[in-house]
Amino acid sequence: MAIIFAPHGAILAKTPNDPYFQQDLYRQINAESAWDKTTGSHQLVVAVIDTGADIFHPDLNDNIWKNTLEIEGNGQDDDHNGYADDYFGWNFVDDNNNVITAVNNAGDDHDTVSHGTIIAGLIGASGDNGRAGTGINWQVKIMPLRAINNEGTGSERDLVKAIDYAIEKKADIISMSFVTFDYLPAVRDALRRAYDRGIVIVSSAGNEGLSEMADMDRQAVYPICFDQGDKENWIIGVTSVDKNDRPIMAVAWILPRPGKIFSAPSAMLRPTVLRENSAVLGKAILSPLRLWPARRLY
Ligand SMILES: [Ca+2]
Ligand SMILES: [Ca+2]
Ligand SMILES: [Ca+2]
Repeated sequence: MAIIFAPHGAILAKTPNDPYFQQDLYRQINAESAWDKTTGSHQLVVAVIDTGADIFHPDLNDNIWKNTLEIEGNGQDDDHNGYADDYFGWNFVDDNNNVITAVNNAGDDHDTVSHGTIIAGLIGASGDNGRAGTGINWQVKIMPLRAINNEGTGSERDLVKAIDYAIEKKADIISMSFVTFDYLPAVRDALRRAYDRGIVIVSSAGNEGLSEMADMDRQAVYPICFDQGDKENWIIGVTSVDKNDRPIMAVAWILPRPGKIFSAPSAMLRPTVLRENSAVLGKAILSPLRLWPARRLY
């Protein structure tokens, strides 16, 4: 056993032992110094509205939320919330309790289908367990709500149901890593209901570059802009920077707005839970990287 003395004034930051831990990336958002204070909690419930999640992935399984009011697999709606056997969340796309995203179906776009699992891993892949990657939270409860289908689209109806589910089940945070150009009033109202119940709302700024999203004041995208014009910034937006903290999307104009938009590095982001080091870039999957500070604000 080695005894390590820190140089005068240095801080020994907590570093996880997971093989895919990306130290440079996480250091950019000061994750390690945050982890010196906390590495998350199984009391914190994050509803992830996305394509679903591989809840039995070995690096995710410990951090998946369970509906303890529901008896699993008896075909009954034990907690009388309208969803039978919703033990791990709900699949609003297919209207069943299977939230596991199938990544190998013929014709499915792999990146789209695995999106929810990647998001879940960034939020809460088990940290310091010597396997796969490291989530921002080493311990957390992820509530997978499938409202985005395998083509990457979702209906207003399903999104509203998913948000109301998160409210009913007392999620602390709702994470949405998707964008639409359509103003969906029912989704806006549902998110406002969630916010008024104390839920932190986090949304990404999307993947698009200059041509499509040069100025959100002129071309609003949602959910991130649902609070546009409101006195409160009640939706926390997240955009993307490179390793030198320079915006890699054409959204530099929004960065000077304190409290409105956070940024997180994504250019070299690798999915934390995938075994291969596939070079999936993570522009839309960066909102989880700011969940911990979001909780701090809350
Ligand atoms: Ca139920
Ligand atoms: Ca049941
Ligand atoms: Ca791990």
